Amino acid sequence: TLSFDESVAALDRRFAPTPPGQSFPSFGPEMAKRINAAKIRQGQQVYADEAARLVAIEQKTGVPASIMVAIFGHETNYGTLLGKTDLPRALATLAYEGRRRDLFEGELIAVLKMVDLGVPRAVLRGSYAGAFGYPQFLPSVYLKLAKDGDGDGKAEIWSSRADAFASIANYMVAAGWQRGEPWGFAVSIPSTINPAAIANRETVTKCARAIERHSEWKTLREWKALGVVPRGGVWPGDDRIKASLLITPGLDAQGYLLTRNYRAILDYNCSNYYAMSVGLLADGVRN
Ligand SMILES: [Ca+2]
Repeated sequence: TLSFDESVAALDRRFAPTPPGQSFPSFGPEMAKRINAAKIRQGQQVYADEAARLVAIEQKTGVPASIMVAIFGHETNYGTLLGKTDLPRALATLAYEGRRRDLFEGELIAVLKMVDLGVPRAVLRGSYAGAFGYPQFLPSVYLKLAKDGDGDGKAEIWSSRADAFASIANYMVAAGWQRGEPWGFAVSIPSTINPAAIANRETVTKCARAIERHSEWKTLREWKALGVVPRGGVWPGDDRIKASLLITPGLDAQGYLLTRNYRAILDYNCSNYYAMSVGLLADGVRN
């Protein structure tokens, strides 16, 4: 049976979006909250434990193992924080009362389809807003993109790391991940660059509040000609790769050049803090 969950409704009200036009605070405190040495070490351990499976998925999809591990790390602290809210009840509550009733009506129907497909109700537990399992998918995303990674024919993203990694990679491919391109890299920016002259003029319909902070797209060759220099001194191989510039106050680099793969991470979760922390954790896990 389903009944109204007042705690879910209260959380939904508390996380109402902030009004537009607020200034962009420093990245420093947010990154310090999200990444530390222990989190990187744990990620390296997960990478080592699951290396064979991760490499196989990477070869098939082009999504780096380190990116899969970093998303697993950020979403559920490597599978240790899954959320305990009963999903059908939470989604029924949000479909009945809330800021985004249309969205949650669809998610309620999707979670009922999962039950219909034989997913036991006992595993349908997650965040108050309906995200569940190691990758914190919404039920509609699960139905569309979840994959079996360990060969038993079932996509059990709440108990199988292999299934979670295969599903995360499948999500990234669907979001436009480009094999062989980095997510982004740290750069120094010459004082001759005028931010207003390289402002982003594209019409963004999705994830606008994060993307409006990025510059326009230019090829790496064009950035090079403008005097931008990678912090490590080395440009990634192909100088036709397109990237946009994000200025990152509070980080040790002045800015980052971000590729289409960064946009795929933003598709997973529309926040520059989120996407930067996935990229930086992935770099830490790989090194
Ligand atoms: Ca499986």
